[in-house]
Amino acid sequence: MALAGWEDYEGPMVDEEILRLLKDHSPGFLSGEEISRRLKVTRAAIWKRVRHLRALGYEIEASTRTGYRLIRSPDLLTPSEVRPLLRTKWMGRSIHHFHAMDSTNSMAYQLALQGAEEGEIVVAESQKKGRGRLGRKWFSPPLTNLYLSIILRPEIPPQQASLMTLMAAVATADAIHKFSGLQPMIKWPNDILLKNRKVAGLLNEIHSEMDRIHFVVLGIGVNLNMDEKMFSKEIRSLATSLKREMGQSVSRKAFLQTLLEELEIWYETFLKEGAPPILQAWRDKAQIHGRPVKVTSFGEILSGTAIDVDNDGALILETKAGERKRVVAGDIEYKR
Ligand code: BTX
Repeated sequence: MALAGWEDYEGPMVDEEILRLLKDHSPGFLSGEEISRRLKVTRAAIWKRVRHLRALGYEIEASTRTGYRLIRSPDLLTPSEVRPLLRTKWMGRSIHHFHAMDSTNSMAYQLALQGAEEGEIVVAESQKKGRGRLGRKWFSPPLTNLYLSIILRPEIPPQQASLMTLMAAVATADAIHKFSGLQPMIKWPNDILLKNRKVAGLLNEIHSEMDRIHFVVLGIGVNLNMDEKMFSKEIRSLATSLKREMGQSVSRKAFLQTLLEELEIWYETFLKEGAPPILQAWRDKAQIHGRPVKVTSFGEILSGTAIDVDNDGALILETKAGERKRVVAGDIEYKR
C-alpha cells in the first residue's frame, strides 16, 4: 500500500497515471477498485486525486456503481495532455511540467547541469519570475500563454551559440505561421512580431567552456490567449497575442505541439547543413536589409542602416559615415 505522505511528492505522478487509465477507457467507466489495484493506492486516495483533478478543470464523472469516467480535459500542458499530440521524433518526449514556478529557463538550466538529455523540455502554466534579456522581466500570467524551455546539446563552438537564437526565432515564426496563417516578422535579435507588436520572445542561455558548449537552454515565451486588458500599461501598445490577432482563443497544447515540431525540423537542419539555411530563412522573415535603425548595445547608441546578420548572428550596421559596425548584442528600433 502507499507510503505515508506519498501524496506530497507523488500526487502529480498519480494524477498522470489516473488520467492515462481514464483516457485509455474513454468514453467508458473504470472502477475505483481497478484503478486502486493498478496504481497500488487506496480508493480514498484516488477519490482525493480525482477531486484535485476536477479543481484543475478536468470533468470527471464519478458513480459509486461504475467508477470514474473522463468527460473533458482542460487546456493544460501536462505530459498526459501534450504527449498524445506530439509528432516529434525526440524533442519534447520528456516533459517536466509545473503549475507555477520562477522561470522555466532557470529550472531547465539546473536540470541540464544535473545531466538532463537533449530534447527534454520544461513547461509551466505560469512563471513568478519569467525572465527577459538583460535582467528584464517577461510577463507570465497563469493558464493563458506558453512558457517553454528546451535543453539542447549541440556540438558547436560557443561563438556559434547565437545561431541557436536565430534558429529558434525561425522555428517559432514558422510555428506561428503554420498554426494561425498569420505572417510573423522577426526583429533582431530575438523578437517575433505580429503587426509590429511582440507576440513572442526568446531567451537563450548557454553553459560552455572556451571551445565547447555543454548545453543550450532555449527559452521561448509566446503570448497565446492573453487579452489586451491583461497586459500592463507599459507594454499594452507594444505587445499582442495570437488570440488578439486571430480573434479567437487558441489551444495551448496544440500550439506547443506545432512549435516542438518546427524546432525539431530546424534544429536537425542546422546540425546537418550548418548556418546557411538558418540565415536564409531568418533573412526572409526579418527583412532587415536597408532599414534605418537605432541600436542600443552595452549602453552605446548607434544609428545607421541595417545591412545583414553575419554567420555568428551579429548585426551588421552601416553608420552615416559609411563605416561598417558589427553588433553582437543589443536592441534595435526601426526608424521611419
Ligand atoms: P526581452 O528582454 O527582449 O523582452 C523583455 C521586454 O519585453 C520587457 O522589458 C517588456 O517591455 C516586454 N514584455 C514583457 N513581457 C512581455 C510579454 N508577455 N509579451 C510581450 N512583451 C513583453 C524577451 O526578452 C525574452 C523572453 C523570454 C521568455 C521565456 S518564457 C520561458 C523562458 N523562461 C524564462 O524565464 N524566460 C523564457
